[in-house]
Amino acid sequence: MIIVLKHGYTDNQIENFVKSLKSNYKVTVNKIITPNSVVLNLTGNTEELNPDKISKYEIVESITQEPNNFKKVSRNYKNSNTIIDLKSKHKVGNNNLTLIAGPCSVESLEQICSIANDVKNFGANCLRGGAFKPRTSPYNFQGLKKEGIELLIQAKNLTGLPIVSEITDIRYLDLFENVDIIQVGARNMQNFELLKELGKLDKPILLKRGMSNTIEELLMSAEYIISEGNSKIILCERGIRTFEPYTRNTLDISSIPILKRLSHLPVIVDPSHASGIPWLIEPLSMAAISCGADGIIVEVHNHPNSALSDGYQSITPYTFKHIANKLLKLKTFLNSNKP
Ligand SMILES: [Mn+2]
Repeated sequence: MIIVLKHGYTDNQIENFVKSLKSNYKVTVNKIITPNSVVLNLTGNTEELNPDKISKYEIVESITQEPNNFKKVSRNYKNSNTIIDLKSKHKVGNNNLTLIAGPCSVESLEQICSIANDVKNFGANCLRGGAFKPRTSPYNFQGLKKEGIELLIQAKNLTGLPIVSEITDIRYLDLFENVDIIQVGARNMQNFELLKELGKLDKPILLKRGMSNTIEELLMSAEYIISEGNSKIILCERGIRTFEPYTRNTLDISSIPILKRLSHLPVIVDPSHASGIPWLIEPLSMAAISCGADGIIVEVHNHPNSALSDGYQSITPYTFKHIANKLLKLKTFLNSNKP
C-alpha cells in the first residue's frame, strides 16, 4: 500500500503517524521524501490494512493499493533472497549454481545409475528423472511410475545426489516421500488443487511455467503453494509457445530478471524443453546464468538415440561436463563482479 501525505505536517507529526501504523498493523513502513510530497510505502502484512479507516487520518492525502494477486512470493513482502536447503551439501539460491541433470524418463536401474554417476562426477548437484510422464499423446511412453521412483531412489542412495521428479496427481503423493524436490510440470502449473496440497508439505517444490502462461500467472501459482505455508519454491522458466517453429518453445530470457525483481524465490531455467535442440543447451544455459538464473535443469542421457522420451533433445554426460565447467566459470565471474 502506498500512502501519500498532505503538505504542511511536521516531521514529528509524520513520525507519530508512522508509529501508529506500525503498532496497529504488522507492516514495514518505508518513507520516501519527494520534492512534492512525503510518500509511505507499506509492505509486509498489508492484508489487514483497511483503506477506509486509514483515509480518515487528517494527514492522509491519498492511498493506492497494489493488486493483491501475489503477495507472499513478492519481493515487497520479503526482500532477501529465499535459499532452499536440499539437505545435501547444496543450497539453491543466492550465489550458488544449481545444476540439475538427468534423463527425461527413468527407464531402468542400469540407465539411471549410470547417468547419475556421470552427472555427479561432472558437477551436477541434483538428479532429475521422470517417473510419471504427462505426455502430449496418450500412446507415448507414460513412465515407469512407482517403479521409476524406486529406481530413482536407488540412484540417490548410490550417488548421494538429491532427486527431483514430477508429480501429476496428488493421489501419488505417498510415493514421493523420499523424493527431495517435487516438480510441478508446465501442464499442471494451474492445477490449483494440486498446488494447495503441495503447499501443506515441508518439501521443496520445483514449479515450471506453463507454456502459455504469463509471468504473473506463474507467480500466482507459486502464491497458491506459499499461502498454504510452504515457501520452499523454485521457479522454472522452460520456454513458452510462440509462432516460432524452429525451437520446441521459445525461451523467455527476459522472464528471469523480471521474476528475480518481482519475487524473492530462486529461478532456474530448463533449456532442454525450451529449445528441443541439444546444441542450443550450451548458449541458452550461458544466457540464463548471465541473466541471473540460479541454475539449470537439463536432460542428460547416456544413449540419447535409444531414449524412451525426449532423446532428441538430450545431451550426453560428456557434453554436460563441458557445459557445467563453463557455467561454473561464468557464475564465479558473475559473483566476483557483484556491486
Ligand atoms: Mn522431457
